[in-house]
Amino acid sequence: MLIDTLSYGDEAFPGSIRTQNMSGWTVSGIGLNDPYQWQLSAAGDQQQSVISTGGAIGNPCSFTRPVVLVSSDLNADGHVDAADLAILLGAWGSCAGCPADLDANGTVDAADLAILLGAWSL
Ligand SMILES: [Ca+2]
Ligand SMILES: [Ca+2]
Repeated sequence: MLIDTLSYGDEAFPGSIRTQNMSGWTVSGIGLNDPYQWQLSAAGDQQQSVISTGGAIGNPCSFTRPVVLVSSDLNADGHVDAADLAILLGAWGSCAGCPADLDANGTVDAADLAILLGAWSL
C-alpha cells in the first residue's frame, strides 16, 4: 500500500535542495509531493542533525515529530479526527493566528490539512 510519494531532484525541480552529503527534511511538506517544502539538514537543527566524521550532515533513522502536530487536536479531546477536520475546514483561508493555522503561516490551507491528516487518530 502506497503511503506517500515525493518527486524530487534539483535538476527536475530547479531551486529545490540537493541532498548530497547531507539529508533533507520537512514539516510543512509532510504528505505533500512538493520538494520545495524540504530543507537541508544542519547541525543542531530541529531534527537534531549531526555532522559525521566524514563531514556528512543528517539524522539517520529518526524524525522528530514537530510540535505543530500536537496542535492538530483542535478541539483538545485527545484525538485528531473528523471534528478537528471540520474546525480546520471552517477556518479555511486567511486566518493569521488562528489555531487551525497549524504551520503558523497566516493561512489555513492544504499544508495545514496535510499536517492534520498526518496526525490523524481515532
Ligand atoms: Ca480532536
Ligand atoms: Ca497554514
